[in-house]
Amino acid sequence: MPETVQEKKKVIFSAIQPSGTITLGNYLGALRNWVKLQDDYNCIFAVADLHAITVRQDPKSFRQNILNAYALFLACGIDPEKSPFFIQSHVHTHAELAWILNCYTQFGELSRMTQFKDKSQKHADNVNAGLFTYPSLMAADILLYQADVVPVGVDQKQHLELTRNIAERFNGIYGNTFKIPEPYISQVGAKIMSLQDPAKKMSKSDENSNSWVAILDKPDVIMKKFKRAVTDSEAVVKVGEGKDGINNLIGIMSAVTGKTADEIAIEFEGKGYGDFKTAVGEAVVEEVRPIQERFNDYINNKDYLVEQYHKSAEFALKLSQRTLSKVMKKIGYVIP
Ligand code: ATP
Ligand code: LTN
Repeated sequence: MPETVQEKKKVIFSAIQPSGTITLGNYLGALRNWVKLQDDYNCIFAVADLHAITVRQDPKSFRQNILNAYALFLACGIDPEKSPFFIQSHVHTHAELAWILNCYTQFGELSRMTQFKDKSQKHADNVNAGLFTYPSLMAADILLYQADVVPVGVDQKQHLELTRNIAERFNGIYGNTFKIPEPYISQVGAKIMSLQDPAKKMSKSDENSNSWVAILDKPDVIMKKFKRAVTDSEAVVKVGEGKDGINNLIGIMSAVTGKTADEIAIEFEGKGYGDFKTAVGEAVVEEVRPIQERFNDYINNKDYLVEQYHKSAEFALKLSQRTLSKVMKKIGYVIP
């Protein structure tokens, strides 16, 4: 390609649910990567509040969680001037396209989703239709913006595969309508494990609050959680088989400081797990300290938040309406 012709930047879309606290796993596995991608791609991000009501939410804390998530993302470095960042329920095209895509998604496909199986076990008293059709809404989120790339954690890969299948099916019937998106799974921090049961991923819905670290946890709480982290009896700080707890702590240390696992092993040679856990805790505290400070500024500046999410929603509506209109025309709807 001649040097004068600039390659058009690819489009990235991603979203995160505002259900409860944002954990270190969410930050290292998702958020931090989004921040890094902002310069190289045309990024569009959202707080997926429509998805969040697939499990019951208490209205007061739900509203606060949505705003907290928004402010926290800005604090982590999402810049809405560069990357539109909106609240999903503010952009009505998402629910509309989700309904349409539901009619191009098979019952059998949705039944195979492992997240649906897991969550219907966890919330056995509320296995609602929204929980089942969650992936069609996620497909709508992505396809509305003709996204090329979707950064997600490993756990969302199956939903992305389904999105691709739905898009291909629709394109097969009506001709080229949707871009087929690719997953982007960053290796660093791809899966942070629970501090209490390192065979399980760190998850904000884990009832044992010692198993996760929230980005907004106070320093003494973070230190306490790391000191209580489950390890093994070998007392050697080195990646190894059967050492899930230590492997996870080394992974966190490495993701936070940029040091390799080998460098960490050398640094802590001859030292006990107590020293190492303290060091990991301190490194995490230092990583989140500036984020917490910025979060406090943003959350106390409601006008700024409102201005940003309005502007981003306006932009997202305009862009997504183009895709929705195209879809409706192809299906044969009478355009108003
Ligand atoms: P829940 O407990 O409600 O399932 P969660 O903490 O697992 O929530 P999600 O809202 O499902 O988080 O995920 C938000 C994003 O964070 C996704 O891209 C997901 O892949 C990523 N993510 C979640 N947990 C981890 C983890 N432990 N390690 C790395 N990435 C994670
Ligand atoms: N299902 C995702 C959140 C999500 C999302 C999306 C991610 C909703 N819509 C579109 C990527 C693209 C989750 O629970 N992590």
